[in-house]
Amino acid sequence: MTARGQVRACVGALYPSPLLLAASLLMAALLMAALLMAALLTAASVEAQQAKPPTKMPLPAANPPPTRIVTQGLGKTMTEDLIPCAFPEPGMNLRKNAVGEITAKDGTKLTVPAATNYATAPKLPDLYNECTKVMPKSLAEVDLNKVPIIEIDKDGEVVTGFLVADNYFELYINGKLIGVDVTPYTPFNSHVVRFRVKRPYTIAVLAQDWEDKLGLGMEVFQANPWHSGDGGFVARFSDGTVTDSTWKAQSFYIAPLQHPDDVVEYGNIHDTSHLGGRIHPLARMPTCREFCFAIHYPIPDGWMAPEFDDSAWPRAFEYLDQDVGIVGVPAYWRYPEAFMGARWIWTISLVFDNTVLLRRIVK
Ligand SMILES: [Ca+2]
Ligand SMILES: [Ca+2]
Repeated sequence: MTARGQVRACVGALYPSPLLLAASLLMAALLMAALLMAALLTAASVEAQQAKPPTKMPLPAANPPPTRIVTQGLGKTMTEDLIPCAFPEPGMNLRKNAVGEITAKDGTKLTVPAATNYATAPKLPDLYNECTKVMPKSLAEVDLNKVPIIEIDKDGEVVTGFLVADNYFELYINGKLIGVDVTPYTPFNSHVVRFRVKRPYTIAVLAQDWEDKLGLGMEVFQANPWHSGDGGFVARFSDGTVTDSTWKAQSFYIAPLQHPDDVVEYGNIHDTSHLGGRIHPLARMPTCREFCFAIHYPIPDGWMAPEFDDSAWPRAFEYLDQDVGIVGVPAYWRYPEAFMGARWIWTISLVFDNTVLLRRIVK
């Protein structure tokens, strides 16, 4: 190669031909496009990975589907006081046991807080009752032999039970109403019961969180006349049966609600847990007062019968004494051995669920 040829070759390397330049630009553009595509794909896959998980596990639809009865506002008082306290004392936690009636949006007439058998049913024997002055200092002072035995089965065994409700309960054994709580509301009281029964047998309980604001599930509490009260039920039986999450529990009256949609039917659970929790300090209280809503569900016929199919009902939820706010209340607190091993039970919400049906088959 001549010297001039060497120079041309060098220049050729430094300044590529127009054809070579176009090819390089095309390659660069293709590379940029590929990088952009890769970036977009990566972003999409990250987004797919970060997609919000479902907030609820899928559950089968309730069967039968729930039938809501919606009410709004206060009911009309029909009975001022089912049982005035015989011995009222200053400082007692005394409330009137009022009953009312409310007409739902669909025209259904409902008794609030619940249609009960209080007027006609036998009242259970007192364990502790300030209004009858039955207030033994300890369980040792209680003569259980004086508690009458209710006969379900002639050849059965005698079972003794201790029961407390916040606030009212009706007790069925094998579908038979054997007695009701003598104090529908307050002061807090407790009962003892004895019955003769053969296994298997079925315990069914209507449990009611009573109320001052009839139809709204609210009460006067300290300075707040629109306080959302709460419920709870605890029982222990001498055959070893105790209230716990093996019981079934379904809610039939839910209030106070800012809006009926606050109750989400989640399978067979009437769910209000998105309102901030199951117990008072966590639950988000509505501000609707006399404009609040309530939801009722029709109580199925024969719900207390042994043959009633409760398989679709949710299991009971367990609560602590502190959750129920019963710490130090003598009707319960004074007799720890009577309730040993039993748990307070209710549905998913102590606050919003007011009428609760409970069932347990003792095998
Ligand atoms: Ca009571
Ligand atoms: Ca209550």
